[in-house]
Amino acid sequence: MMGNPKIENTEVVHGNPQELPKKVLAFVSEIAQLCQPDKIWLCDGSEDENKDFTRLMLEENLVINLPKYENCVLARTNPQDVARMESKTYICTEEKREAIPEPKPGVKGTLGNWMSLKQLDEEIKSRFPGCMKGRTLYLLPFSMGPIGSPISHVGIQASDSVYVAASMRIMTRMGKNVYKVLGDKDFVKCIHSVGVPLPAQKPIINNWPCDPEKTMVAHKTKTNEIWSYGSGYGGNSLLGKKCFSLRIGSAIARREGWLAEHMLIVGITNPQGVKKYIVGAFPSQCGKTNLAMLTSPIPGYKIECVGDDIAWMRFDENGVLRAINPEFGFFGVCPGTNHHTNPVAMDMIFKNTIFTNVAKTSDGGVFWEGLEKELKTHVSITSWTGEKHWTRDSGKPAAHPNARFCTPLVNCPILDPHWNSPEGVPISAILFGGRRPEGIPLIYETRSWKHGVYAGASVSSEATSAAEYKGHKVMHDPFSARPFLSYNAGKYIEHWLQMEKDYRKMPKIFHVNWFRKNKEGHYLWPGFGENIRVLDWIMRRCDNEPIAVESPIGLLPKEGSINLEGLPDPINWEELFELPEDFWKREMNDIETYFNQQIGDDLPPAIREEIENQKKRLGISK
Ligand code: OXD
Ligand code: MN
Repeated sequence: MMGNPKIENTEVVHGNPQELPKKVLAFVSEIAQLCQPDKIWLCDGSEDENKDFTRLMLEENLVINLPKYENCVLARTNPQDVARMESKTYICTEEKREAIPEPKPGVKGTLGNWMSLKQLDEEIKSRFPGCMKGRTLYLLPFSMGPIGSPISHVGIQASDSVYVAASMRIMTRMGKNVYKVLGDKDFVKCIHSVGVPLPAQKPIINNWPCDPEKTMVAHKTKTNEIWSYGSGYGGNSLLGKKCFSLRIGSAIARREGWLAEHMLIVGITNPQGVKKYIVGAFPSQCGKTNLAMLTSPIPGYKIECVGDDIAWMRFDENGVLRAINPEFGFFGVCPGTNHHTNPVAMDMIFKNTIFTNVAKTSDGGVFWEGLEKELKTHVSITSWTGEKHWTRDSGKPAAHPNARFCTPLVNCPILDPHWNSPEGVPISAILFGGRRPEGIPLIYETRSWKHGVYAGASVSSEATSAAEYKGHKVMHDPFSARPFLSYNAGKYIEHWLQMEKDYRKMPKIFHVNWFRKNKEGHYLWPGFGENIRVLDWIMRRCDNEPIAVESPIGLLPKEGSINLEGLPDPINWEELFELPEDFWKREMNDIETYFNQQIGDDLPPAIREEIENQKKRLGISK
């Protein structure tokens, strides 16, 4: 009797090894030999396979069904595995300086963690041999970006988590058609293990295998490899996202002369029928997803979403910057998402979605902070940690602050018609911004590409629960990419500066801050849908309408040039745009100190010039 085929003596329970390109077969053979899984599942991306994933997740008690919705499940993780582990994320290169700048003596570097290639080999040897024992190795072929687009890249992930396989199917173009475009070419090698071979040595909490003590997310940027161990959570384990599209992606982009950025992509059509695409870089949890699918309260505007997290951008032969969203799904933060903040998301996430770490309602639905007004009165809530009959008095949140929905892009009712175009969409403006309670105006336009790069490099924002931070400390986050940098931050800034060429139509660069507060601690701007008013101003500035006035930090809107008609509450224009002298003294000093301490000699001189010029304009002398 013919049995299943084998790879390295391991039974292949799904798919045909003969269909694999040679290099892929060599890769899976090598990983199977190292990790010793019980079985190998060659993923094909089909609908039937997806049903199998759901069945297996349910059988392993990794998820529960949410009968209130269409094909949705809920995973609750080990409470120690809830966020990206920045402190355990490494860039591995021969020389340390390739990966991170040398901080000033006595200063702790915050622009990434380096590990030598030799050390990585040791770390791999102490983790991966036999790490998939008793488990199935899922081999996931995927394309970041439309399959076959000149901007796209292929990765192959080996993972021992079916939750990861199911999530990667949502987040990437995963399936065996990838092999057709791959042929003999190289691919990004992604190796992921939850780090709990069976039988497990310790109890598995919440049926969520992970090994927080030994978690490591390592990137070999020269050879395009990712080695992730010990975590099953999103950014640590769905390797197409942060690890590939941002860290490996930006290393490739540097070599090839393009940009891989932590940015949303959105198309806006104004009431006159003019459409422009804008990209925006914001740190995690600053409302990127909300902005990417904003609902305008002012009639006549049409918003269309291309992506909410990552943009790959290249200048084309006509000098136009074009962007694709390399992803295929949304991995959005649930708490705070509701019909007021993001009605579009509320329209798309209740079908074919994997929720993680949200609370569950007794009628088979989900709940998180921000949905209070939408909750049916007769239901009871079980919190993400399993606390039954949860109420607000419990003192702990119902959902983890970094709880997520993982939803296919195609669910989005306002998906842009060009979301899948291989050539990408033309970009008119680039936005930077952060969560800044003090001093930073609602919007300013930078004076030039160079000044814009300086503004991007000096972004700061309050800390996020998307990583392992506590509290609301304002942190520097250059280009909102600090957790995703894969080479020396000084060189990253240099790469941005080098994008500017005479024959290129450089997009204008703006800085926005939806989060400024007054002295009483109240937000000065309503945000969410009302941000269309700011986007409208940006679009008009892209056409050089004379609606801006010079200020020391860039161009501010002329008073009254942002449409404020019909806002629910009056706006204090002066407070929104004022540039307090003492704040800006502190800010400039802080930025300069940060660059000196963290980037030192690797800071491009052009950025020093921008600092000096801005200080002069502000009247700050040494
Ligand atoms: C994300 C993040 O998950 O930035 O998008 O943390
Ligand atoms: Mn992000």
